Amino acid sequence: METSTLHKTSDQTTDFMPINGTDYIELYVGNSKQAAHFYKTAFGFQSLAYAGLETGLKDRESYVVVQDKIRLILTSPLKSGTKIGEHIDTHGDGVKVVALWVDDATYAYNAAMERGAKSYMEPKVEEDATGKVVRSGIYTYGETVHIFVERKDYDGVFLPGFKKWETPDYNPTSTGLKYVDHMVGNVDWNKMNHWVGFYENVLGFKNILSFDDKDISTEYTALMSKVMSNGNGRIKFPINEPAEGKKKSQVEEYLDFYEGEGVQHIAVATDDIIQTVRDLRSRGVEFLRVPDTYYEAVTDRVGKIDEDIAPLKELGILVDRDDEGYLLQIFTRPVEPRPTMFFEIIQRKGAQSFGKGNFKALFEAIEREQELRGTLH
Ligand code: TYF
Ligand code: FE
Repeated sequence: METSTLHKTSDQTTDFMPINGTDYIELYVGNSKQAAHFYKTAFGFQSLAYAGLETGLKDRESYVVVQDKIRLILTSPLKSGTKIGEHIDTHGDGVKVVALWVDDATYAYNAAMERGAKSYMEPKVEEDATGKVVRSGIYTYGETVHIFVERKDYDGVFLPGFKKWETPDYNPTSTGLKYVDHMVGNVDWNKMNHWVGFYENVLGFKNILSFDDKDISTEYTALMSKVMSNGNGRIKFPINEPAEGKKKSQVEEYLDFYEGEGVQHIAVATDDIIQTVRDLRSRGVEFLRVPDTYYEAVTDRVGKIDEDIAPLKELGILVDRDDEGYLLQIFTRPVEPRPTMFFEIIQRKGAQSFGKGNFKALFEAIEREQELRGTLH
């Protein structure tokens, strides 16, 4: 059975949860100052905002970095015994908050709560001289949360409580990353459909694409995946669940090392993947590689594309086609000590799918990494 058909969701009339886009992503990390430096130096983010001792906080410090529409908050505790510290102790560095930009954060919270969400933060108004922001939050898988951000009456640098973070002596250039294309969650065995139901019922998302373990399996490992999209398609959340294979799948490895469900990868879009990947590599970002033989078959599989194959092969960039166009994508190695979260760089040229034609080569590349780590058994 063909399971991976793309179903368009454009029915705005039934969208009870309008979302404008991803507002920010907050990571809880061991050393926010050094993490911010890493995202600037290696990924080409710029300094944006700071909150910590200098703004009156006593228990934590946050640095905000920005690249086009992508904003990351890097947060660390300033003392022992905090919720943030506990999160880091359990999960290592990882994503705590996927913030969603809405017009009315009180309405969004109430609509989600009525439909069965678990509360993380009741609607809260924060103000400074430039205006006000309303935020509210609900839990999703694991300890991960969604915060609704209403900023239509705000004109400040990031959020009230933050001050501009100025680093006149060090502002590395952008690597061409533009916006968050999708963010993937890894969930427990037999829990994919539970979380699909959560996004459908609580947030009004639709399941636009499904991959079963036959679509996504190699000789050794398997997983299942369903892609959830909000009404206007600006938010896409694939959800992965491990599946039985001869050996431990990457999703299981993630669940073991993250010690629970969480964000597996953040896919960021570029308009020029060859330039972006060249730049990222020169700054020390490490990518997974498929065998060179991948490129012998690529033209037969995807047909004619605008790019030369030589630089794609040199950089290890993958290509896939669907009935709307094609896409180019590549995956980093995990960006923290535990083999948990990583980034995907993606350039879409019409295709709105996720690279099904690359799954086998990609998952075999991940297995080779698992083999090196001694976690493929
Ligand atoms: O987001 C996606 O679906 C693609 C493919 O563990 C993918 O990027 C799926 C699962 C996975 C790694 C990549
Ligand atoms: Fe992806």
